[in-house]
Amino acid sequence: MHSKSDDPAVGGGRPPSRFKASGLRSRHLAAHALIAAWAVLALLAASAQQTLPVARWLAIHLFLLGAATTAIVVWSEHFAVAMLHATLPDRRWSNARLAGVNIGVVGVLTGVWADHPVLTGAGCALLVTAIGAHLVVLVRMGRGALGGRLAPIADYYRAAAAALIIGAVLGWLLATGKAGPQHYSGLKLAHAHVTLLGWIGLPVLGTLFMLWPTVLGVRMAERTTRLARRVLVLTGGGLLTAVAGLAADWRPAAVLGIAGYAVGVAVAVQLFARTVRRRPAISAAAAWMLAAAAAWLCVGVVADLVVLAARPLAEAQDDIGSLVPVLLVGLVAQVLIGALTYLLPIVLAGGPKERAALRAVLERWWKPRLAVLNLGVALLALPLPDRVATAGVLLAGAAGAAFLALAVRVLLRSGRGLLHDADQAGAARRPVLWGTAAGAVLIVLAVLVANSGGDTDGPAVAAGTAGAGTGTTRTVAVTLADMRVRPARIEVAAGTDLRLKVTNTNAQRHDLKVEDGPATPMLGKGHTHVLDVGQVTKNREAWCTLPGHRAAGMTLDIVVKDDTATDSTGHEGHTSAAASGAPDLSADFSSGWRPRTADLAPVAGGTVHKAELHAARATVEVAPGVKQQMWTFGGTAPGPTLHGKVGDVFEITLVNDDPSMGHGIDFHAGSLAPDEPMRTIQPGERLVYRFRAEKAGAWLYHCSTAPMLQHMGNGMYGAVIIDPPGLKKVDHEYVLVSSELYLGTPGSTAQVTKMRQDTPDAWVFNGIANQYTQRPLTVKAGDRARFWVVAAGPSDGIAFHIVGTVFDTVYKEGAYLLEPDQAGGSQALDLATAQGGFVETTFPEAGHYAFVDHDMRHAEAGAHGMVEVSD
Ligand SMILES: [Cu+2]
Repeated sequence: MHSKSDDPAVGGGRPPSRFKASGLRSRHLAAHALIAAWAVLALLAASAQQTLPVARWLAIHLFLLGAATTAIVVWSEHFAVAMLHATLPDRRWSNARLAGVNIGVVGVLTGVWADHPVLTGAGCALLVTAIGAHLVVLVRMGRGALGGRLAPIADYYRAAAAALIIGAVLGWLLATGKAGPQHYSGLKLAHAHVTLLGWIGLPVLGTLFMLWPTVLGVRMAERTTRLARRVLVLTGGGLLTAVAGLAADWRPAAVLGIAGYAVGVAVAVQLFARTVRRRPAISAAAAWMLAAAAAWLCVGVVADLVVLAARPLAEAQDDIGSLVPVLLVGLVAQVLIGALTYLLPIVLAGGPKERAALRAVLERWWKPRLAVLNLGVALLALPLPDRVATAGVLLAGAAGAAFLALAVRVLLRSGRGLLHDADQAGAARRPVLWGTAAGAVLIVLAVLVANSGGDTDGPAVAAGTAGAGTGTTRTVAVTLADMRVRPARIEVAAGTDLRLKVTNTNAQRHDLKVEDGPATPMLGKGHTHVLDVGQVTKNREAWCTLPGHRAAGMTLDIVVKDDTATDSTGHEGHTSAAASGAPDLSADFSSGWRPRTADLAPVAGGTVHKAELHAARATVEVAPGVKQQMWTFGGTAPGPTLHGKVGDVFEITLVNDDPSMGHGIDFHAGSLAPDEPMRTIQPGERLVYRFRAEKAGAWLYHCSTAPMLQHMGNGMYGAVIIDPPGLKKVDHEYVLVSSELYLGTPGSTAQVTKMRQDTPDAWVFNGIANQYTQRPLTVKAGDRARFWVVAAGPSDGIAFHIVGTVFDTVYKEGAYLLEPDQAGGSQALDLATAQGGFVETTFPEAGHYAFVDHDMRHAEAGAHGMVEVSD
């Protein structure tokens, strides 16, 4: 069943008749129509680059993940059969795998486009599954097959499939932001290398061992088999080392690995050079294009090696990113064009005459096309002004489009010929063709929709911003770096004309797009673009549109300060939880949220209490549905309550886990020279703070690092309770630390301004607004309860009152003001900032007893709780 002329290595020869007989011809026709459709879409996306920030990603992935992947899956299977002298795999399964790959790619592209991580994940999973199946088929084909001189080349296809699986998983991590900002650049480099040099580079290299002599029309060199094995060890092993090194941020491994890859390429190219003989090639056009492609692979790998060796990985990213279009067009597009120029006539033609005719069509004007394409790549590769690079893209695009037009003509002609045949393979072909058509239509629609929404340049004023303005114009400097937008929150008065002066200070490229509004172009390092947001009348969000960057945290909230305006227009259901100023206290806490316990734990045994406190950032739900980053002692604000008796020693180890700033600690309950124990320690450092609690009281502890207003205002405080001697046992003992709550990015100008002006977003007990209103403390009628209260501020004191009760015991700042045997009663415990004490009361009957800060501004803005009394 396998005739000698099937082996492409033999070259020339009669057209393999089985293409026609087995329906393979129609299958190849469908597959190539699919490749052409992907390539057309990639060209469309590339032409939209100036107007559409995500278009660059899309153009690259439409071409590599769509066109190149389809070509590699089809051809690697075909060549593996030929080179291993294996039997053909079941066509229906081959079609299913190809359909799986293409549907997976559509899922990935649409998922990233629409910012829909679940769809992206599903697309990646389908792609990995289909490629995994492809790998299994390639491996099983090798067993039981006769094998041949070229059998080692099938290993290139197997290695490539493994590379795509790794690349897809890395890509998924990046696109969904799961990699985290600190690993982003390393993983992105690893992703680009494993897909470009692995999934694309390895099969190209492997195929050239066979295709190059075939196209030239010469016999293959004797040592090809041996060299092919050696080159795979060098390139594949090198790539694996490099990718591991990049992912782990370890540059020496990356440099070593790429050096190995480069040596492998050099060995292969040297073999190809020696294969050239002085006689006309079978297809001079194909030969020249393959040679030029191999030359660009060499250029790309050497440039990559130089960049990796010379620069830290974080800075290398931009340089290597600019290599991608060079490899994309110079290597991948050119190899595709060269290989198809030779191969399409072989697989599509029904006889030698037709084959010659088809080849003549595909080779039309090949010399000017070759020159224009490579001139375009050269302009892209050289460090020339942006306008020249754009000209390069246009030249290369024109050459690519010219070939596509010729290929489509050949495909159509061949398709018509196929219809004339009494075509028994038609049924098998239909699903593939339908899938092709559906995929192409979907993507064209997506491109059109996205382009129509791309009103990105000029002083575009966003929709819905009409209305009387305040007439003020504000310009805010915004920087993009380290996967963050700084500041992350901008507050403006309603009606302000807002301009953002956006600067990228990163080596990595970023942009900034305002919701329903304008976007900057992609900004390289140090580039600035002024974005005219227009009149701001409602809360808006802005983000970097590069895939995965928004998910990794590159977002900016533009918040309208005027509360009445937001309330009256009913915009409180806006997407950004922390955006609308004062939190909605009647809203629900997120599911799974738990109140902080108010119970005071009994004094632990012994007279020395040891504890470790970690200064660390944590994101906490501070009001119903409002999450806020807090600076904490031990992950909660307030930090843990320490409890002891007079004379006890506390040995506290402070550990600074905050990666970006120093912190310290100050315990009011002890007396000592502040110099050493209260010093600021830097990230990663620790100090031991030992004090003896000589006096009873409810004491404050807090961060001792300047500016203390910010450190305390962001949550770095807690309570130390030292029982007075002879303190009686009661039924319930609670601790309530009162404080102000400031929303917004910790340390941002907007937040610090609110702190300075003492205009918090809420007042809270134990760090969370209204938590005990929604989850009341529960006691029984007749129970006696003690409420320890510490006013942590940073600026406001408290007038603590429990509705429906009278206090018979008041202990404030170390002394009893009132005891049960006295005639008088107390209604409020007043504490200035940093003071503490306790009150006691009994709950006479079942009911709901609210406890509040009787400063009603505070009570109504979150300093409110409930004691639910049952019989
Ligand atoms: Cu601090």
